[in-house]
Amino acid sequence: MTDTTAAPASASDLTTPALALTIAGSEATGGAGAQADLRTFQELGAFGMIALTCIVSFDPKNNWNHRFVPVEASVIADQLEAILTDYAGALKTTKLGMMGSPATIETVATALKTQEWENVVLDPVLICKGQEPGHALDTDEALKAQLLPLATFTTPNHFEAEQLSGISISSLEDLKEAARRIHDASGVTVLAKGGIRLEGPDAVDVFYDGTTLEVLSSPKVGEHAVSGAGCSLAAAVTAELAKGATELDAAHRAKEFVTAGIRQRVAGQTPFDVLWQGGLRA
Ligand code: PXL
Repeated sequence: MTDTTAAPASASDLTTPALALTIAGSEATGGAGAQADLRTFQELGAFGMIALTCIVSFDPKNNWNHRFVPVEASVIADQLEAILTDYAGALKTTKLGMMGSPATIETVATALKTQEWENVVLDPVLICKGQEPGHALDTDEALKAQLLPLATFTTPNHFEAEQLSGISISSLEDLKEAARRIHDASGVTVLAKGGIRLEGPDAVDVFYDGTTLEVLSSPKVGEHAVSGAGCSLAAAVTAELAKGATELDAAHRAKEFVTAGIRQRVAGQTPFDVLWQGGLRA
């Protein structure tokens, strides 16, 4: 029989790890999405929780395209109710990953507004293969209208930074301008990722919080995008913020984490490799 009489440990008895929630989709092969987020949280010493928004299964019979199934809105709301009630007063940091539909965005925004947050890190996953473009356009609008105003930090990739800023980006100067525009329109701290999309030997990202504009640079590791890099970068920022780092320090540590993870990437049968979150262990 299970002993149900043992009193739960009170918070004062324990050294509690930093708490971090990801509201994200499952990507079954484990390269991206909630799996990458949870591994990143664990690797960086944060206790992670997941509220699942959708399930993505790549289709090996069809070019590894995305098969996408949303989680029902009421089930997303239930997960968030359980998590936010369990850790009421203690959970102050969350990451928002793939939402996939305006209905999901609505549900997530409503739940987020039920409490105060110190850090809401929005990875604006806009268009994923396997979604109809029209559908994705609605999602873009809902994301800008409903989630960006709740965010404190955002990590757009090249394409997402173009969508959010309204400018096309082909140089570091453009990336800086995009980061400024996104910040000025939303008040959110921006880490805009050039990744492998900008020419040159280095992968450059631009951090801008309204005061400090800093270029984070590391040598490119190959010329191919690695799956899970965006999710892991935002998750690493989230874990570091949950542990109390400043936004700029969190950005620097996240960049190191991702660069090391790309060096130690994992290859399977998909046409892209995936980042390994254990890269800094070596
Ligand atoms: O990398 C973006 C991303 C995020 N979340 C989920 C995904 C993907 C890309 O495949 O499947 C669930």
